[in-house]
Amino acid sequence: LLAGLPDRKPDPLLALLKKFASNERLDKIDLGVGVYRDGTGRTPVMAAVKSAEHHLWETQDTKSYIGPEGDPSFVSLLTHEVFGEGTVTEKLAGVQTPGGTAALRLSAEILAHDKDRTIWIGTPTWANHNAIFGTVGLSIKTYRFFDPRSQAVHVDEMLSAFESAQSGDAILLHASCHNPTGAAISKEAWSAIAEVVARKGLIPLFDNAYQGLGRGFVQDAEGMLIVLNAADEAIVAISCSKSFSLYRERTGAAFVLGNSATDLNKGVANFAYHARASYSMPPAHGAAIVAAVLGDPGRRKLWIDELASMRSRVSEIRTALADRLSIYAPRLSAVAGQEGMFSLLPVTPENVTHLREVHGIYMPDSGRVNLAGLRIEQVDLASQAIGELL
Ligand code: PLP
Ligand code: TYF
Repeated sequence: LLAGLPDRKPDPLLALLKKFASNERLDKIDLGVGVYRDGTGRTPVMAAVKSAEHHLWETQDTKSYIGPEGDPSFVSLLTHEVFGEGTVTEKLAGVQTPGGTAALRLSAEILAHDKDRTIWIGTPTWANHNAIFGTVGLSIKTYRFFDPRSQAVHVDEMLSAFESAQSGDAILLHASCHNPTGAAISKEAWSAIAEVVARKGLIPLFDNAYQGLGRGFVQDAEGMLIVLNAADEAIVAISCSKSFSLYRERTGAAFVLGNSATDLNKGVANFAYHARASYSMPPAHGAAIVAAVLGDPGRRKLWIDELASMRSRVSEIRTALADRLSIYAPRLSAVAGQEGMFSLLPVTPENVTHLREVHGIYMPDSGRVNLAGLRIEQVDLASQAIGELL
């Protein structure tokens, strides 16, 4: 059995965590895994989350099973928070999942029910996308979305890929704060995507893992809503890992958008079927926290304010880094116009090794940097170390 298994490499981002931890250098800088850090380098539990946990400790009176669909009050509160009160919300139904990853996996499973379906994925993307969609047997086609050398977003190549797709094909879109590039697209580009989605009968699958860390919680859903308003059917995978800083609690949700209550029930029943066949039911704690935050006006306000300060810290680092890096490579002024925690720098794997060994700066070979890994006083030093290689 074991000897015949394929060799599997760890996810380079998760492998980097171990490498970083084993370096004893005091001035080391971790720009690797996509976790928010505050100005002191910590990833604190949000005060709104602590308050919700306190409330749960006081009031929770059972740990009995909930079911494969998870907590309906969590799903309902999250629906209204993420999608607002427009017509899209009325066309959605969802289930709670163990993180955004399981939401993507359930989505992949229902897409893969049609063996002829292809999913179109822009490059580069989050490495786990290829693993998730490949594992369920979907055909994957790629198109170039972003070029780190020029820092240009290729909306034209994306649109022409969608033009060549078949009706019923799925297209994977990052709702905001693109991982790994931070590349943002204009309202006009979202409208052009919406137009081709509607005309060709494509199924958008939104990966929404960073809402609130870009321009604002509401603003970060605007592009997605333009497309969902035009789509006949769609899927949305939501992660609460970053927006509520709940990473290890494995909190997320998967939604289907459809045209009738019968269709939506079928979508949810198929999500639940695939949940039962793998993890059975999602863990309760993270979703109970989110429900206790969103369902209480005081905690919700606290969460909105905390998320705003996380966003403004990332954006301050972004502006400072773009400013300094553009001295070495003027095209990197584009970093300022990107959003979320990531940017993809035009460095080689050799550059990445040099940065790690000489300067104690850690990033994956791809050159993706997590801006939240920098304290403001480290921006000059990091920019100089990186800039000299550009
Ligand atoms: N999608 C993207 C683009 C991500 O970066 C992540 C990050 O972890 C996820 C999905 C999955 O998040 P989760 O930890 O909630 O499974
Ligand atoms: O891209 C990131 O860094 C985050 C965290 O297998 C992550 O999405 C990275 C790899 C992985 C799971 C989560």
